[in-house]
Amino acid sequence: MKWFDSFFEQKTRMAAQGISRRSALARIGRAVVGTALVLPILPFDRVAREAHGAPKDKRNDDTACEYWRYCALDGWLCTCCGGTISSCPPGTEVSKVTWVGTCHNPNDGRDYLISYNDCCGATSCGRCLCNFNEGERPGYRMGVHNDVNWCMANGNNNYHCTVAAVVGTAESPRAR
Ligand code: ABN
Repeated sequence: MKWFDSFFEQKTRMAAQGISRRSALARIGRAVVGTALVLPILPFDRVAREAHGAPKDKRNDDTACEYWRYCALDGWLCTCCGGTISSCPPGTEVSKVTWVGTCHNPNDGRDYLISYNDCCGATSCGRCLCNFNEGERPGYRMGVHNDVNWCMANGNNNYHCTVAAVVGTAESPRAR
């Protein structure tokens, strides 16, 4: 390894004679500043971040149980079953009776009265089963009880899925 040591010793001495300490520092400084300026403008992959890190806000995704309108919904989501947030899938009909809940909309900070209608006339959809029970009450208060087949008053009682339509805002009672 002697040749290795003497090779690098010779190279270091040559460099020391050719480059002053000041110019060596200047070169290092230029390299550091150049890196700091160039790195932020290099392209980087935002898709990977979306896929791995930043989660989608499920409170605004009507196919997720955490969607804000589903705070008192117990059933299969019609948005996963060929329907929309407020209309039944083709081939089914909306229940004649319903239950209601009050859900907080995180987008405007207001509370809304939500009507949960079952869609009737086809067998269980089987996709996106959700069960949130905010403000839900036992069966003796039927209008706010969600664990019931609300297709009971329709011609065909088969339950398929549930929609969540906004009825109006739920303003707090005025002080007297
Ligand atoms: N309202 C949804 C539902 C239907 C059948 C049974 C339980 C709950």
